[in-house]
Amino acid sequence: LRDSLERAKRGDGPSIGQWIEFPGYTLARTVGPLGQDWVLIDCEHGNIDDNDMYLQVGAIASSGCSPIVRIPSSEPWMMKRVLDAGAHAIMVPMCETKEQAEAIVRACKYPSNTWTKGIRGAGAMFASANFNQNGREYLLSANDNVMICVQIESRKAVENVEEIANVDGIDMLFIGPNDLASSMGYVAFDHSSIPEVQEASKRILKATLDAGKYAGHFALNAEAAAKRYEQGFHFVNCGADIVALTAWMSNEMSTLKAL
Ligand code: 3PY
Repeated sequence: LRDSLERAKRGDGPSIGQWIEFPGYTLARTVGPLGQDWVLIDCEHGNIDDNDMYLQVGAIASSGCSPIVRIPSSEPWMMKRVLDAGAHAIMVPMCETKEQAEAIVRACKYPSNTWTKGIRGAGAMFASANFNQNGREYLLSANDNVMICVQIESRKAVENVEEIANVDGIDMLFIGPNDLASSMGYVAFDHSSIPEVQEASKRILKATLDAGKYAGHFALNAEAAAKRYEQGFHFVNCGADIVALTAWMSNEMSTLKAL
């Protein structure tokens, strides 16, 4: 994951992902090997429970790309389970203040000399399973390797974005454009044509880059993802399971009906 983000920083192509909201090991096994850098398992809006999250993290990691999990809300116990499952990164929605960002970092870091305020509990079963020395290697490296991404997706978050971006331990800021538009009083899905949302997006991107962090933006197809990459975002999804399935099936059906 980090390599793909560094590639994006160098201008050699975006860190590309897929977004999944359906449950199931089979789905993860199907999407995992398609060639993207990461797959985001959406436990905020998707129909994915804790057990499925565990199955999907393992399936995606073993297919050679990075499993990232978006949790429903900023709860330390949820972060703990996702990290213990072996996610390479965690995405936390609706981060609005520096204090919230600091609390997220504390929950995701094991206590250590560097992260003296870390409170992550040391019981990971699966996260450490593929590491040497009975998981000792994982315990020693997770604080540096597991990435923390917060979503900036409200008017309040935009007001505080410079402070949030500078919180030590936050690796990436990811714009949720639908919620951002919604928090500003617009219809969520109209976000790309609303100047106020696009202005906020520019401010978030600048704050993120100024702080030396990775910038991500939600997208649903290659064209939207490429546009965000050209604007300077490093991390973009180019598809989502629900969109792919419904678009393909309804298109084929309409074609057949029209014959
Ligand atoms: C948003 O667009 O608000 C998101 O969080 C992406 O699903």
